[in-house]
Parts: sequence; C-alpha cells; structure tokens
Amino acid sequence: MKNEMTIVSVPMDLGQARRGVDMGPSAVRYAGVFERLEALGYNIKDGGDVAVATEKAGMKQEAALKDLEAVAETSQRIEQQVTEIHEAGRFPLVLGGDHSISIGTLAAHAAQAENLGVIWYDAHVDLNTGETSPSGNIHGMPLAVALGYGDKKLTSIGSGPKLKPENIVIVGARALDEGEKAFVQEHNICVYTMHDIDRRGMSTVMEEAINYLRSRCDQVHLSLDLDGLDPQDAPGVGTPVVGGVSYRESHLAMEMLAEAEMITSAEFVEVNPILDERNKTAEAAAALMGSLFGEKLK
Ligand code: Z70
Ligand code: MN
Ligand code: MN
Ligand code: MN
Repeated sequence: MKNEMTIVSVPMDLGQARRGVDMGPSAVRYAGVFERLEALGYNIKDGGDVAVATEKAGMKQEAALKDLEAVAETSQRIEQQVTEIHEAGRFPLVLGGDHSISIGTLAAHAAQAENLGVIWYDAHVDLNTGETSPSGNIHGMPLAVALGYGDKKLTSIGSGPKLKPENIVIVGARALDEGEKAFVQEHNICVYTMHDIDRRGMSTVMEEAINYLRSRCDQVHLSLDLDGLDPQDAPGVGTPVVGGVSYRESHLAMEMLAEAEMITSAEFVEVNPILDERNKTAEAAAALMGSLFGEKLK
C-alpha cells in the first residue's frame, strides 16, 4: 500500500431516497479516521469535499433514474478529483455518501489500470439499470454503469470501458432484484452470497477472492457499502438488510486484504448518521479502515 494517501469526502445523497447520508463523511471523520491512519504511519492529505450538485427543481419522483442530471454532474467532479489524487501518486480513500459515488470513482480508477479488479462488499449487487430498477435510485446502479450498462449520461463519464464482468467479486450479497439476478447469470459475475459465507466461512471466501483477483488484475479497488454488515453492527444505513456479515467477519476480510497488499484504492459508503445509533456505523467504518490499512492486534 502507498504510504501517501488523500482522503476525500463526497456528501452525496441524490442516489437514494433517505436524506442524511450526505452527513456520512463528517461522521466517519469524527470517528477518528485521520488519527487512526496517521498512527499507522500514513502521510495523509485532506482532499476536502467534492461539491455535490443540487437536485433539480421539479424532478420527477417517478423517473426511471432519479436526479440523473445532478448525479451525472457530481460523478464528473468525483472522477476529476480522484484522477488528480492518482496523478499525484497518492492512494485515494473516498468517504461517501451514497453508493452512486462509485460511478465517478470507478471511472477514475479504471483509467489508471490495465485491468481493474473490484471487491464489492455489499448486501446488494448494485447492478440495476433504468429498465430493471424497482426504485429509480441510482445508488442501485453503479456496477452496471461501470460495465457500460445504463444511461449514456452516466456510462460516458471517464474514458473507454471501465470494468470487465470477470474482474468483479461481490461479497455479502443477500438482496438482489429480479433484473439483477438475470444480469449476474448473463454476465457470470462472481457473487459470494451470505449462503456462501455461512457455508464456507469468510476466511475461505476472501482467500478465493484475493487469489482470483491477484491472478488477473493489476489494481484492485475496494468498495465497502456499510449495509453489507448486519444491521446490528451497522444500523446507520438507508437500506438495512437482516442476516448480514458480522463486525468480526468484516474485520477478518479487511485484515486479509491488508495482508494481501493488493488494494490500490478504497471507498466506504452509505453511512447515514441520522439513522445511526451513537455513531456506531461511522465507528465501524473507521475501525474497518484501521484493519484494511494495517492495524495489528499484536
Ligand atoms: C435496490 C435498488 C441499494 C445500496 C441499496 C437497492 C439498492 N436494489 N444499493 N443500498 N447501496 O433500489 O436498486
Ligand atoms: Mn440533499
Ligand atoms: Mn451499494
Ligand atoms: Mn447496499
């Protein structure tokens, strides 16, 4: 892992319906991320906030893609700001914000890699398009967009193709929409569901994921949606789904990634302080970053 890191906040909430997720980055900062990572020896630069576009007045709530223009405009800015971090030779750590921020981050990361790999740690697979989405919420679409599926305003951000379906590993999935199930089948996307984690253990799942991505990708991005964790451990998310990955399993996963020394960019998303209990979810995010970036128990 690079020792030089830039942390940037994206107070984005336009990709889903519950307000408050725009305060996620503040809550995670308040949970002590800078202190924690500086204690590990990282040289951290504060990249500040990416300016989030304001929602357009009169936006149709029944739209197939809600707040499309504002999300696209913001994604463009995210892509630019994250690209600058890469160009400065620093590790980009992005704090969300709802998961639509990945449209911009993945576009930026992909341009830096020959063959970008992604670990998508999430209760959801975020593979909807305007055609399949039951909600119209763009935070349910970023992986599809990175694969080139979806509205042109989103898929055109950045340059060229971003992700190959075979370079994605999803961990913790337990809430797929019908269209997403078909997408996973059709594109043969690697999904470790809660069934797989329960049956084979997080240790085996992560070992497989790491070996697989290491054998084929030159860079690997970690996208961690806090709703991947069980709501008991991470209640402050907009779309809690019971039966999730535990706090302990999540630490193990992060520690294994640290040991593998393969992550080249990361983001932690969907922390909603309004729905949280005493900043528990933001603190879980900060603690997981500690493990990802090399905290040791002894
Ligand atoms: C659902 C949809 C979603 C995150 C919820 C939910 C998507 N599949 N994504 N929370 N991060 O509306 O598309
Ligand atoms: Mn708002
Ligand atoms: Mn997500
Ligand atoms: Mn999710």
